[in-house]
Amino acid sequence: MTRANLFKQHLSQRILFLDGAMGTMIQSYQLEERDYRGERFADWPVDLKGNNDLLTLTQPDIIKAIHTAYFDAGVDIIETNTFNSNSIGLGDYQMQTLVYELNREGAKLARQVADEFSDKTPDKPRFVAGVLGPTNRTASMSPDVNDPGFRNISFDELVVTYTEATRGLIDGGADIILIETIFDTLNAKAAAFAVEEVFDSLGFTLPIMISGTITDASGRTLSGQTVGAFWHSLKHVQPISFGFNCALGAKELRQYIEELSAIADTHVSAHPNAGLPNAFGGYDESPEAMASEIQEWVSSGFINIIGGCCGTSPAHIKAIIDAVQEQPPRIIPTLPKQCKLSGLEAMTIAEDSLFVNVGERTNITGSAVFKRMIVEGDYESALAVARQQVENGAQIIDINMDEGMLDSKAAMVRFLSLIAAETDIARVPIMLDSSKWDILEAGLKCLQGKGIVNSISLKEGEDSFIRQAKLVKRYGAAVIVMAFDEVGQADTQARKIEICQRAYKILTEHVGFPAEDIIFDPNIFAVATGIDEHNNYGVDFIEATRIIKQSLPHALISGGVSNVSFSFRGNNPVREAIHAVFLYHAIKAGMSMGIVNAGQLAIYEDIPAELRDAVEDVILNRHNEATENLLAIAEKYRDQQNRETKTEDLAWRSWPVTKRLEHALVKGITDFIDQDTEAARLEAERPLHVIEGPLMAGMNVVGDLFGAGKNVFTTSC
Ligand code: THG
Repeated sequence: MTRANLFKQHLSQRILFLDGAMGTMIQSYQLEERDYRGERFADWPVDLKGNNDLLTLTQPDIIKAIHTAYFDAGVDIIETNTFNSNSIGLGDYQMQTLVYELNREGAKLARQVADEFSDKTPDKPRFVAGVLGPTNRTASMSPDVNDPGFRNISFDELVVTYTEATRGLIDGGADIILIETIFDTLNAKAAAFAVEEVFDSLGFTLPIMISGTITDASGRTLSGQTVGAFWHSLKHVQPISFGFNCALGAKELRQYIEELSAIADTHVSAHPNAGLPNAFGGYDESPEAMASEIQEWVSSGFINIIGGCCGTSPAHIKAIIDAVQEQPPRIIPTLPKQCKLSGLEAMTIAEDSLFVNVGERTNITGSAVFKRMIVEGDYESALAVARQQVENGAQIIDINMDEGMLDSKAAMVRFLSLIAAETDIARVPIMLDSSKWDILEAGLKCLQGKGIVNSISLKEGEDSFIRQAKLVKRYGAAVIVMAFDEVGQADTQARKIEICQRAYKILTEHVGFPAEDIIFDPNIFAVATGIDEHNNYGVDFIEATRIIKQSLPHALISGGVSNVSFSFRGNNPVREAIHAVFLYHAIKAGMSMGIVNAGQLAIYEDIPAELRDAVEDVILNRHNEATENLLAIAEKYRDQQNRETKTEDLAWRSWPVTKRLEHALVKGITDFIDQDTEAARLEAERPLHVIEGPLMAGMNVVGDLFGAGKNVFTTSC
């Protein structure tokens, strides 16, 4: 049996124990600059003290002694001393060229010690988890407060260094790859992407463990995700375990482990700190206190793998092992297959979910206003469009930058990077809309959440369809598949069904794409165009939807709803009525989501009976005069209240000025900033008080929302 399989076998039978802190142990040796340097780096041009991973090369006996101490305490798994062994962490010491070597040697050292112990107790095999740390940069957050769209690290750069690191870990003999202390999920997605690419190139896989970090009492990661959103974003990796480590002690971490334990259908791991840091940044929760907390977790059935992070020592780990080793592991729950998406928050589309609105307005090809903003570089206003969609009820926003006169890829990346900094927009999942694969791929590299690719199809044949589908899965997104094949776009019921069934088979059987992440779009075309061939388009979509839904388990159906009413452009009341009637029937047939103008959806029952009947005749193609009849009455309704834009909710303008400033800061609304700041200045004794008072208060709220500025993970614990 391979060690990876042996690991899985033991994991299915008992709780496995992970080691404790490496950094804390290294500190106890009180090493000096020359100890770090050793002979090989005696003349290195920069200071090396603190470069703990380098000790693998210069003080291997110390690292081995630490591994040994944890095995003596009884652990099953030790972590390699490679937390910072990536080009970013090592870059601080001008040691980027050592990435591969440090990972390989780190794994080798751990392997040696693990094998010594395994040989002594063959019934208790010991495992090596090859550690990929988070780096000290964030791919989905800007380090520059003046430019929230700026990034100092890209997905691609992370993939390059994680690829090298993974190769080293595997060549050195790691049994497991552990992606840990994740505070920005996009970094972790890049790590997972790299690991899977390396597995592909080697022709085998190893189990992947994933462990994130909840930064503080906000219950979110540094980059703003909730527990559920974090899980949804990385579920595609099918990790052998998923959990949390660092930042919090066991007491504070408990609720998040409990939450995860209920939603993750994989093993759950935790390696908390020895309490919260004291005034000197040290950790002083006793082994007994920590063990008793963990014992309660285990009794509650939350845990499959347990260890320690900052401040934990072999004594802590031994106390935990003594307390819980006789207890059974958590049982992995069996959960229904559901499309699970995320922005900063989690979203699940269940079988019985209400219809999901995808906001269409952030689309250059679908909105002249939005197009002008982007072409003119007015991203502030473009963000306001996105925000308005969410405020008006869009649960996902569709973003399209396809425009010949523009660098569409750059516009997509810029807009997504800016959105990532707006918590009230970024909380919802993103749908990347483009007819060009390279734009979709550039977008995927900006999403820390689990979004939707809109779209792929069989238009250019199976090879490119399969290649793109595999990549969508690897980037961790759901996908819209258009009913389009080598012959053309499906316009009849039969063709729609045929193409979707073929695509489903390829995706589920060949690509291994989760059925619940497939969203079919059987093409919504305009009706009442005056061309007879178009008269049955509504019926074709609705009936195809019914059969696709019945015959392709777990797949969802979506469509661009506003397309159906194109022939009534300029007459919004009639367009809204058409959308409402269309959706009324399509939803009953199984359509679960649609791209719509959020905030401009009419209710079926509210439509005047005469208009509704005329529209229904058209949508359901009930008789030959349907189009004529609708055209005849349409003019009557044109001048009804134009509901194009729902009036903005300005209730907050009546709040006290400090509250207004806070609201504007949190929401990123700049419209009133001059006037409100001036009002605050007039109320204040001194202008400085405006900054120290309301502006700082507002920034604190923003800071709390993001947990910003707490970038404390530059070294391992
Ligand atoms: N399927 C999938 N994706 C899609 C579509 C689809 N993406 C694009 C489109 N179709 C859905 N989005 C829109 C957006 C706007 C309009 C229609 C569909 C629209 N715009 C008005 C018009 O053109 O008259 C407003 C114009 C303006 O404001 O300037 O109707 O089918 N998968």
